[in-house]
Amino acid sequence: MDSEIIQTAPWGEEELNGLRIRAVAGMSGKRMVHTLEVERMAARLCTLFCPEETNMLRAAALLHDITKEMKTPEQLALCAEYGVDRTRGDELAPKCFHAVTAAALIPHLYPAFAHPTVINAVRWHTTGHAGMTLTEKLIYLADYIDESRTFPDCVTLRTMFWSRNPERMSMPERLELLRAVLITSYDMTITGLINDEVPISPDTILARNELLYEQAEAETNH
Ligand code: DGI
Ligand code: FE
Ligand code: FE
Repeated sequence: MDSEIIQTAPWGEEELNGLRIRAVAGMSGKRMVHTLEVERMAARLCTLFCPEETNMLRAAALLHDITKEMKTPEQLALCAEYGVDRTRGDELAPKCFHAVTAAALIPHLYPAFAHPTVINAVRWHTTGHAGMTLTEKLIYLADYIDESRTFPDCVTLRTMFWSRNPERMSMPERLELLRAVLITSYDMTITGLINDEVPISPDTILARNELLYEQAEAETNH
């Protein structure tokens, strides 16, 4: 990493090494590999978009799925213990619930990493929301396209992003590619959720709408 770049995170390599060991300790092999690959992909994406946020997003990557392997009752118990607001939708869409509980746990279990950039990236990594920040978008994307993912939609999206050679693009071109890739990710996810006949989080829909509005505005300004 470029030593000239001042990291926004108050933690460095040593703290990240400690966090990595702790965060993946109770995970299955598959979840551990995924978590480590999201950290790597998040760092690669930061190099392109915001090198100064690299250590911030490596921490977010390590923490994003810490509650993914808990069953719903266990997650509900965590909500009760830590006073987390939850909605009817959380239980109806259990695959989104882990993002809520992981974000809520960070200040309690990992206070040294309880920075808003980390917490928000973790909170929104599954659904996104309207008006996502760049760092939220990068963790959302890193989670989707990490190199260990073999699901066809993930391979499609990974290829869509890297085959365009974003490292050779200007920043406005990169941001345009990021937006296009995120819209495609939502199209694929929403299609999958409809096929599976499961509820779609309003945040998922609002995130996609916002990206489409931005795309339309960008096209009008061209
Ligand atoms: O935790 P990961 O598997 O690494 O990835 P993730 O947090 O993005 O979760 C992916 C799962 O979440 C996938 O099965 C689709 C599901 N999901 C994403 N958005 C929604 C959703 N499920 C429902 N019911 N509603 C959504 O809006
Ligand atoms: Fe997740
Ligand atoms: Fe994940």
